[in-house]
Amino acid sequence: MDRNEPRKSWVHPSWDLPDCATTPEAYYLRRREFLRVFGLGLAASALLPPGIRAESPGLNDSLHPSYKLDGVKLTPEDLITSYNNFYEWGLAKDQPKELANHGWKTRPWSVEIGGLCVNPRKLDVDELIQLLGPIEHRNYRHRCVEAWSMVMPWDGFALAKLVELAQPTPDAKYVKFTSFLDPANCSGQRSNEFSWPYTEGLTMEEAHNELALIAVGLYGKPLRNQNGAPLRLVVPWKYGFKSAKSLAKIDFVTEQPRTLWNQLAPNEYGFYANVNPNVDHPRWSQKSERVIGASFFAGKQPTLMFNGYEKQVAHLYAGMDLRKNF
Ligand SMILES: Nc1nc2c(c(=O)[nH]1)N[C@H]1C(S)=C(S)[C@@H](COP(=O)(O)O)O[C@H]1N2
Ligand SMILES: [Mo]
Repeated sequence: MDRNEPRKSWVHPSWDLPDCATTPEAYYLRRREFLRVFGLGLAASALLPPGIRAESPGLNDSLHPSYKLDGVKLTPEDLITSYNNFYEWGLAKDQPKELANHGWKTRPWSVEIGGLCVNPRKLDVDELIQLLGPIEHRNYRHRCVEAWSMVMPWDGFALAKLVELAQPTPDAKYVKFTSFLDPANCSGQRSNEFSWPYTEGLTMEEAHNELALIAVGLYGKPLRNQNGAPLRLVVPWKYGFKSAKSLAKIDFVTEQPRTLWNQLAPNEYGFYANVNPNVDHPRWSQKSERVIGASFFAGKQPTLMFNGYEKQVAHLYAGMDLRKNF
């Protein structure tokens, strides 16, 4: 959606938590600078489409008081970029920031779109951004299955646009996401016990949902390596592990894809992995969550059904037993 366009009065995009509710003062300024930062900070910037640049001055126009959400604050950038789950770079939260920035190159980067589609192709990530732009800005809740949460300001484009570009054939029922595989440069892929590469999946219907995002930036800057540069999936109504980082391949398939966590512990990490306060993880409750960066007293809050995105996604699971299909 183009933020320079007037809002349609009857529907406010669910993903668009208003900046007024979520944004520390400084971030307003940074957002306005989005393109300048995006543009100057990166060798690849020359390839960014003019549409991205044109969009940035109008960002504050998107604020609308009637969409104010109480009690939602954007997680500070330094926390979002230093408290990470990215097991390719170690199992501790502070390791990815350190280890993913020791010579691991995330540009140039090629992405392969394949499987059951009319337009399979392999292309550079910046070509893809150019094809799918303009970049949208969305503030999303993020809920890890480990019962902590953040609110993150993403920059990216609807996954549906990429699906459109690929034109899946009618027998495509799922989208499979495959992260990078580079054991020569990635210590974790040499030493730890997972079956790399990291894989995830969505149903075709989920992939078409307006909330499903391919993120290429955070806080108005290109994604940091530790957050899944140069592009990653973001599906905010699902536990964080569904949002695969540093994508190398996106395939349209008939069978439900086997995914890394689901294969490893199927009784703990389901394929759907929708955020649900009523379905506990076998080893801990999902009723509440710890807000990263909040004070000790304000730091716990109730988990929301579908992470607060019930209106936008509940219909996808109508009639489904969410305990069975967890
Ligand atoms: N390739 C890959 N993607 C991944 C992970 C991972 O270990 N490897 N961790 C997942 C988990 S558990 C979470 S909570 C989010 C964390 O994203 P963030 O570090 O940007 O907050 O990424 C998800 N995507
Ligand atoms: Mo997670």
